[in-house]
Amino acid sequence: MKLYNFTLAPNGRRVKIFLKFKNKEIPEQEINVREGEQFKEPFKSMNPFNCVPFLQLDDNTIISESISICRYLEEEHFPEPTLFGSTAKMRAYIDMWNRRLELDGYSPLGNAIRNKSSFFVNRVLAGTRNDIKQMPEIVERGVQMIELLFQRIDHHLEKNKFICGEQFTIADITGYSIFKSCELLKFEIPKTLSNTIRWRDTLYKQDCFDV
Ligand SMILES: N[C@@H](CCC(=O)N[C@@H](CS)C(=O)NCC(=O)O)C(=O)O
Repeated sequence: MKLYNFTLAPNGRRVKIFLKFKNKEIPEQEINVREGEQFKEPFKSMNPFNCVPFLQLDDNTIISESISICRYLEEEHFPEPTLFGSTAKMRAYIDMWNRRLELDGYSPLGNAIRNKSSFFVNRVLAGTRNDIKQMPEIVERGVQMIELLFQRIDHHLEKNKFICGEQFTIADITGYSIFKSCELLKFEIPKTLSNTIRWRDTLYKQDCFDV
């Protein structure tokens, strides 16, 4: 198998963090998505969504989506230590938190960044080059959504070291990506949300994020 990735891609980093946590390496090939290499062959036929990361299996199956790649790698190759949970209850609980964080935090923030920064003019949607306009309302909505998410999770974090409890999970990798997106947007977590700030500081100390 081979991982197609780009060093500076935040979603690619999620797979790299996963591998670092597992202390594993797999064959990789860099695709420079800033230069548009993903729109050229053979890559555009391999992944019609024109994004990284994606994983090519030995039977040529392509798995894109960073979390799906990590799930496959854990189940098929690197089961321990688990990041997705080892019981039905924990798998569902971790999946729930990861989806909440992605849908209510990471995705809206990603959209906000792509609608704000001049760097993303003509590439507002990942994997496209076109004249879809940047919309300030999407930036505003992203900030509203992250404020609401942080308010909702702060109380939960009072009694939980990580988002799913004592165990570091794939949902914490998504959480870390949320905090890095906040930095890019220059969004400051309100000081009243001390448990959320403590979670961020705990995550920032984990070795696996040094990739
Ligand atoms: N939901 C996908 C998102 C993939 C994605 O947005 N990848 C970005 C890099 S972080 C990309 O390849 N962008 C290419 C482009 O904007 O043209 C995942 O989690 O892997």
